[in-house]
Amino acid sequence: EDAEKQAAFDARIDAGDFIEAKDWMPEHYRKTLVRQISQHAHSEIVGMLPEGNWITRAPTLKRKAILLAKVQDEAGHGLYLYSAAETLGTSRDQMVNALHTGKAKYSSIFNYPTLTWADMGVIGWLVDGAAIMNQVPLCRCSYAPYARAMIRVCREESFHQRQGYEALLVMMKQGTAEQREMVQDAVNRWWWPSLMMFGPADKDSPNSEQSMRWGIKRISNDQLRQKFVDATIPQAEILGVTVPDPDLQWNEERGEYDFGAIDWAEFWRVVNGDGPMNRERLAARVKAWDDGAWVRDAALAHAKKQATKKEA
Ligand code: FAQ
Repeated sequence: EDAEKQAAFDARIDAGDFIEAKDWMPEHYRKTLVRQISQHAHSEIVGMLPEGNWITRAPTLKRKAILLAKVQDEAGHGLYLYSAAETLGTSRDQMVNALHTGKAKYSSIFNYPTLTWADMGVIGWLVDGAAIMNQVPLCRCSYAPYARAMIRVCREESFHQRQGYEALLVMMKQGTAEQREMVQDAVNRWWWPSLMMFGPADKDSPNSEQSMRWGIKRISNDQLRQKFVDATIPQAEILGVTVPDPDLQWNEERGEYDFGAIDWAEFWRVVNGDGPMNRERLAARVKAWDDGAWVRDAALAHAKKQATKKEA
């Protein structure tokens, strides 16, 4: 019977159909989605920390309002994605526990420190830019609840990218020499970590082949990274900044940029918990969870009281 269900599932995937929460699906497909969606949710939640760090220090009321809205959007994306993962039969408690015990990953990018105000612009431009490149194809992911979530998330991400680029444009075109240097320094620090967001090279990506076959991933890690470089370099030229890669060069024949080798040892070090901010990020999340225990307890007590009132 399972073989029959499996064959029907495969046929739907091959036909480009979307799978809904109540449809039959192979266990491995379910597990892969829980892994990816929950890690995506964790990334949004941990991703609030580097920028949250600058809300009180934004240079103007306008910048503060924008940054506050952006960080709130990230919270929304995280909660929305946890809900999408819950449709697959996992619980919020299980997912949060996996993050807090170091069993679940979150994006390597959020383990770097935000040293200056220019980092806020560069995160919007490069980090949200990379996130959009990766997430637009996920709007066509074969698992429909995730695909639907991605459509809304991508709309907000494009506002995030634009606000970052605009903040940098102001610093580069109207700012002082010191501000321009600050932007260049931030680009130097965030460029390579942004390229790492797309994950290991295709040949070293254990999950890619199966996820591509299932239509979870539609474009490979390396292809997305290339598209990101090609889209971003012209923007850097308009800004008037350079990227810290001596091997970057337009390849006329391929119609794409060639770029230098990524430091994969650094990538795996950060992914495996030993980046500049890993311990601090995780500790901040665990503390927030512990500090919020009374709210969860109070909400539960209230719900119980309401339930007994109805019975009476
Ligand atoms: N960091 O076999 P693959 C955002 C792990 S954007 C850490 O290629 P897969 C918005 C990977 O999980 C950032 N770990 O894996 C925002 C796997 O380990 P596992 C979040 C990484 O899943 C902006 C192992 O390496 N976006 O939050 C990374 O097929 C600004 C082998 O890799 C998403 O999560 C990495 N960079 O492809 C918020 C998008 N790369 O799980 C605030 C959805 C790989 O087997 C401010 N996710 N690993 O233990 C995806 O598209 C995919 O999961 C990939 C990885 C492409 C990230």
